[in-house]
Amino acid sequence: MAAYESLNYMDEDSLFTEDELMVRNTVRDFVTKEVMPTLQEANRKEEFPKHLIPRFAEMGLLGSTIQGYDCPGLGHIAYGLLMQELERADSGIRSFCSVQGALVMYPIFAYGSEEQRKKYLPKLAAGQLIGCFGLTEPDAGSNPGGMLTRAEKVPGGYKLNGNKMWITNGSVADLAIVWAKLDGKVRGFIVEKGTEGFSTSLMKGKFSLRVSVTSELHLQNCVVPEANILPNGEGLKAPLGCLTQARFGIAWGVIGAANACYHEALHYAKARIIFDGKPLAAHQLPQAKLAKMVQEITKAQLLAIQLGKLKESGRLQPHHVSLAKMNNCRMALDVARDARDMLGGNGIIDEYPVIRHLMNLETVNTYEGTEDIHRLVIGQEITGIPAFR
Ligand code: TGC
Ligand code: FAD
Repeated sequence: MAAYESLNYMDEDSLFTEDELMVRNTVRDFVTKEVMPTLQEANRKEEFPKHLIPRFAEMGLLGSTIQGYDCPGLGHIAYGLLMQELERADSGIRSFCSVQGALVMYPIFAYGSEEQRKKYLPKLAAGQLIGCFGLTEPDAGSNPGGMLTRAEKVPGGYKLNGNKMWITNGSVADLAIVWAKLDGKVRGFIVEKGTEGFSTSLMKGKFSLRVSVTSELHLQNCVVPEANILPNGEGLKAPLGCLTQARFGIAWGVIGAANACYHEALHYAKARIIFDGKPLAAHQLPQAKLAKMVQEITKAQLLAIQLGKLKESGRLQPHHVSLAKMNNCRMALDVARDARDMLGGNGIIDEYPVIRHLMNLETVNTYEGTEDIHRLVIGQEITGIPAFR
């Protein structure tokens, strides 16, 4: 099949700087040569290809936008482009990097003390430490404000009790950012692996995001030292601020998954001969599906670019991110479904990446705020009336 190129239907590439395109092309090359060949096997075995972690660090994919602390300090559009390349491979690969950067390094950077930043950020950027983000609970997913996990002040530190569920990288993490209520207010705590009273269990049997590790976290009278509370973030807006960072990356990333599915469908349709000896691509219905994919991917690309411009100019608001996350995830899911259909029987076998992307995108449309939660965020923004409760 022809070498991969992302859609450039409206000359979107002309909206990027040379440096941004260089980041994209370097990560694209890395993904093609080193990530893609591992995926079929990793997906079958439900295993994360952990030998890639040092390479992610060398490529500047962990905490890419953080300035200082041995982090790459990239711009937000360059970051979006690299998320897109990672998700062209697999949403689980993008998840690994976006959890580490947006949900572990960002809260330490934004809400942590200088000592915490110096202690953790360089090692997290180097892939020497892996982190996870524990917000969701069995009975508090879309409504994290309903969390039951509690922190209690004890001499020398804080005692944590509660359970977190669906936590990406949980069982492989060296540290967890755990959100718990202290005196009724949500606070973030750094819980290191090996702390007494802290344990994890692997969630097996996922049909989606199989190359990503998903776990439960258990905190039973787990005492963390005083130095492990994030001192500068209080209230639900602290974890929600991290979600805004991660959702930004997802809004870009899923365009990569959609591009991969479109690319596969286009080349398959040109090669596959049907009924009359002509290729599938010579018929009107398949052309309509391909045209729709181009239409929707192009709109999503332009939306992501504007999102990046808003972020780079400091004007980005959470409701902007909600619109882009919601639109682009749904777009990618629809493109993947049409691509799967166009591949016929071959659309359900893992020799082709389309079914893996389709299954993954079901998760991506759900985590980091479900499609309907983002619809309600937009509803609240335009009417001024919250309709969650
Ligand atoms: P609400 O009263 O609206 O807000 C509480 C405070 O937070 C502020 N805020 C935000 N701040 C920053 N970013 C955002 N996105 C924010 N959304 C709200 C808000 O202004 C307020 O501030 P203040 O100063 O008044 O205190 O809170 P609510 O309880 O009504 O909830 C609103 C809702 C439903 C939108 C929110 O809870 C929500 O976003 N729910 C979805 C939960 C979610 O997305 N969970 C994701 C868990 S992590 C994950 O899935 C990782 S996947 C792995 C990967 O990324 O690869
Ligand atoms: P629910 O909140 O129970 O939602 C079920 C349905 O109800 C959805 O359709 C939803 O849209 C709808 N709904 C909910 N509330 C309303 C409402 N008010 N009005 C109308 N409809 C509503 N979490 C973390 O903290 N860290 C992680 O690293 C992490 N990684 C994840 C990895 C995977 C593979 C998955 C699947 C999830 C992960 N999550 C993580 C959790 C994820 O964020 C939650 O699954 C998600 O927020 C939805 O919560 P829930 O599963 O409890 O669904």
